[in-house]
Amino acid sequence: MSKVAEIQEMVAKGKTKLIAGLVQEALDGGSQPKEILDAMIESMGVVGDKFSAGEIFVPEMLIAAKAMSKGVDVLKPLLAGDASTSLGTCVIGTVAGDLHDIGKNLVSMMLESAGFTMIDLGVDVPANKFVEVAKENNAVIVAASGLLTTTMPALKETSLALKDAGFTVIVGGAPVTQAYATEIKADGYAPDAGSAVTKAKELVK
Ligand code: B1M
Repeated sequence: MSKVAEIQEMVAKGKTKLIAGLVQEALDGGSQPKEILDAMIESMGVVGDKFSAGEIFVPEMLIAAKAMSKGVDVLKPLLAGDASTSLGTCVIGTVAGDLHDIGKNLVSMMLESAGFTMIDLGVDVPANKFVEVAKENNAVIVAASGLLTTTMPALKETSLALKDAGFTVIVGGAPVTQAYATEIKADGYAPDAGSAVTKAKELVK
């Protein structure tokens, strides 16, 4: 089994103590950081499918997420670029009622490496908190993540509140689509962390 395949399996099994070492071994063996990251993201898909099928439960999902985060920590310096220009402040968070943060953290990391000064509000962030912090910090853009179909209304509330307050908003997360982003008046939508950077840069030009 290749090292990357082994990482994928160990993330799904939630082997948190092994992941950092395995990721380092894969890098030392010549695997690319992006290849390892994509494998871990795929692994979370498998975990989600097993959860949907009733084969695993919330604690297993949580431990797999922890394992992935350990792997991302090793990749972080390699995935993050070295931005030489400042593009302004971006406030980011996962919307109210939603505790998923791996995707949001990846988006935050990529935006930071592109030159944004990031203020990360974490998870379960109410709409008024996004607005308050964006105002306090003169944010050029606000990024809101939502992973649950049940928190899509919170994403809408957040986007509308930020638009009312005059901010530029970008949204994303697995259940979000361009059509939904348009419906909730967000300025931009991105399906993944890489395209979030392209879209955010385009919006603050
Ligand atoms: Co949850 N969960 N979860 N979960 N969880 C999902 C999302 C689910 C699809 C699993 C499933 O059933 N197949 C499902 C949602 C179903 C739905 O809404 N239709 C689900 C559920 C149901 C739940 C609970 C309700 C379970 C329960 O309690 N019964 C519960 C809700 C808790 C809450 O939030 N209130 C719950 C809890 C959890 C854990 C806490 C255990 C854990 C999260 C831990 C953590 O994040 N620290 C967890 C996990 C790990 C998952 C899965 C397995 C993995 C999520 C993940 O990290 N993916 C997930 C299944 C899946 O995703 N296939 C699932 C990897 C990550 C890199 O991808 O976050 O999609 P993602 O980010 C992507 C893009 O979406 C995009 O970029 C990233 C990639 O580059 N993106 C943006 C994200 N944000 C963006 C913002 C942008 C732009 C792009 O601009 C601002």
